[in-house]
Amino acid sequence: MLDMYSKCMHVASAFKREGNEVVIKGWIYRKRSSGGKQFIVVRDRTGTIQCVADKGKISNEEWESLDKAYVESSVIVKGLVKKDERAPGGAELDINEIKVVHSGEQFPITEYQSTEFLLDKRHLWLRSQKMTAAMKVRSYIFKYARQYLDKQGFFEITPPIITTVGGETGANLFGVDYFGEKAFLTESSQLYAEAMIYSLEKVYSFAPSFRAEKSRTVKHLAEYWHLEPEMAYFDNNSSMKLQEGLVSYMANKLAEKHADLLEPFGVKAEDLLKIRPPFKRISYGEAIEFLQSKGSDKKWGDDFGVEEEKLLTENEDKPIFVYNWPKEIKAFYMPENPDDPKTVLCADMLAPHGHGEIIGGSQREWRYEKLLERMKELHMDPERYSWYLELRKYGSVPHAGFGLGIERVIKWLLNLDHIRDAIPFPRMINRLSP
Ligand code: NSS
Repeated sequence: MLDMYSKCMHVASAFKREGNEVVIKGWIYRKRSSGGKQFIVVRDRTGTIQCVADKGKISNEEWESLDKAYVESSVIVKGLVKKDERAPGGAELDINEIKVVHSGEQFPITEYQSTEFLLDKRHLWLRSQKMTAAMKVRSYIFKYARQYLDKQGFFEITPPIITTVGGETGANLFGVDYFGEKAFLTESSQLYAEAMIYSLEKVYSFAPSFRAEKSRTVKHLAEYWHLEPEMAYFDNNSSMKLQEGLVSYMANKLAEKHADLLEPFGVKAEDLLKIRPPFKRISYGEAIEFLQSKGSDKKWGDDFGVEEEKLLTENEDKPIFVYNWPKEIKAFYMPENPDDPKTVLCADMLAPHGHGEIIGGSQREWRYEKLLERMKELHMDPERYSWYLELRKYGSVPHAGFGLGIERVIKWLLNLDHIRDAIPFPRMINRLSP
């Protein structure tokens, strides 16, 4: 009797055990029968293997339960690994024993289904080969981001998710009723990360950020995972160096260790290996001149949209930095550029081939009076930010930090058409379920 809880082998390892009997646990990926034989392709998280059941070799009971099973029924299979040049992977499993763990019902997803249907059935669609590969890449990106920052001497911190203050424009905050008091879901953990550099010096938070984005674009989520490093005694330049190191590390590790996961997306490992520092740096002023030379009607002071990001990066193979943006279109905490007070000391990293902004970062205003002045200019209520302002009263230091949108990075690295496929359960303006 096949035991559901005893050890078994993964499909990828079974291929290496030719001539041996193995047990695998998985789900039926494909199914057909012909002339006293049933052929099932079984998948687990490592791959798929064809398994052959011979009517004469297994019990009637086993034969019938397999016959009644559906695509996606769960099974435990014991069998002999046999070399077979015609089988995908070069081997197949000759079934000696089989247990259908759960036959279930007909799987609702078949070939050629609409995007909306697949989003409604997201909880099931996650089993598809492409989503499986994307979710593995996501897990590895999380791991390599942490690995890189760990090597650079960072501490990971855990910020609050329910807050009273926004860090950015504040216009896109989701409200929360906090025991009768008005609170918000965080749009950035930056302000809290800034509080922690005074003890830990180099910190990062890796948490969800929430933005009530009204825009229906291919790169906006209402809930996304935000990696936010913050460093004492860093300026905009040293921060950009860290950013290009981090992004290159993630791209290179994926290429070196997981080229197989890039294949379903048509991405070549060799292209990701070319992502190496330094990245091109152009000032906002130079970017405007370049855009105008390409026929754009954007003028100094305008923010960039999809079109501009595309023009700036369509011929690039690596991300680029656009630095020192106009003060009016950037956040209150960014310090004036002493060489050109119309601008602030900041940089956005844009991914190549029009994938858009993946990082927003800056130096932080670390002088109490200057920060207060800027908040008043912007009609912000200093009372609400009193704790944040107070950080500038006791041993304040120059510092810098940035925020990287993990799903934006995955969208770029896997060349996805839409950001929703970089996260298992996307939250967008028109989608809250599953
Ligand atoms: O608004 S940002 O540009 N900057 C901040 O929130 C800073 N407070 C971060 C910091 O310095 N600690 O957002 C940073 C990044 C941006 O470059 C995108 O990659 C990503 O966060 N982002 C998003 N990803 C997905 N969906 C949405 N809606 C989104 N908004 C920003």
